[in-house]
Amino acid sequence: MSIKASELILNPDGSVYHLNLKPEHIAETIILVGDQDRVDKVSKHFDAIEFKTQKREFKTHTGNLNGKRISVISTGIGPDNIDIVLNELDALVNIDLETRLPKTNLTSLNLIRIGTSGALQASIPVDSFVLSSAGLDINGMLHAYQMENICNPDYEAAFIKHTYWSTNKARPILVKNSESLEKKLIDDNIYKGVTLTAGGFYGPQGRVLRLPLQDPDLNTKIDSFSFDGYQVTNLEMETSAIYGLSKLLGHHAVSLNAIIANRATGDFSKNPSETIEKLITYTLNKILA
Ligand code: R1P
Repeated sequence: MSIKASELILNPDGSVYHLNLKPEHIAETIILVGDQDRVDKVSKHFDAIEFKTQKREFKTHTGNLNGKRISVISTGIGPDNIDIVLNELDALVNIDLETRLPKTNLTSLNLIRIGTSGALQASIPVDSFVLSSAGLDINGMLHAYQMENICNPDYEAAFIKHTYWSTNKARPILVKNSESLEKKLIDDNIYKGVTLTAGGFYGPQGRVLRLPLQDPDLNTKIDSFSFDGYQVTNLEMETSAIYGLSKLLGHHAVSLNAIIANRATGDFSKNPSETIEKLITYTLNKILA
């Protein structure tokens, strides 16, 4: 049965609804960034840019670097946007947009996030990089899908017990990265850990401005939690959603974050742009290696 127009929405030119892209516009290696201004910071390294578009916060540049075709796409902020980006990217490669039928031969994209994040432990300083071995989802978006085969119930149960996780909140889900992409992107001088993905920047990540928190001790409890060698190292808003949907849809994903804040020491990077630029260069060199 073909997918209805209300479910897979296409623009008048045939491009997918939010990303404004047609299948020929994207490479199989895609860098995902949060900030749309970061797209230019990546694509300025390309030898040539063949395609550019933007709709809302979703900006895409596709080009070549040393003979490799790469796309860079901004996702904006948060797991809700990742639901849009991952489903529409998958539709571009794995659904025939003319017949509106899923393809028989599926394509696996390589999805690499270059993000920014706050570290939990004082031992992970600002301006360092963290590669996420897994994403710990606490925002709940993934619960809309059948997650049974890709979650890690033992880890999740231990986390729930350790933190006295409120039953009023979404059940945490741990999703691992693509081992093959991790091997390609890892290096001795970057940190590895579990990245907690929240559905907000303030309360959901334990920041207090004027509103009291449901659990003011949550970050301290998360900081002291470790299970099966997996320690939660940093907080941001996209990684677990990228990992979860990639695993469900059959894509490879890895997330790299520049640590621009340290929640234990209260430090913030003195030059976040320079740190992000270094992570971009690091990532492009690893992709090409
Ligand atoms: C919050 O300021 C945003 O920054 C982080 C968070 O995950 C959130 O998206 O990542 P990006 O810099 O990649 O957007």
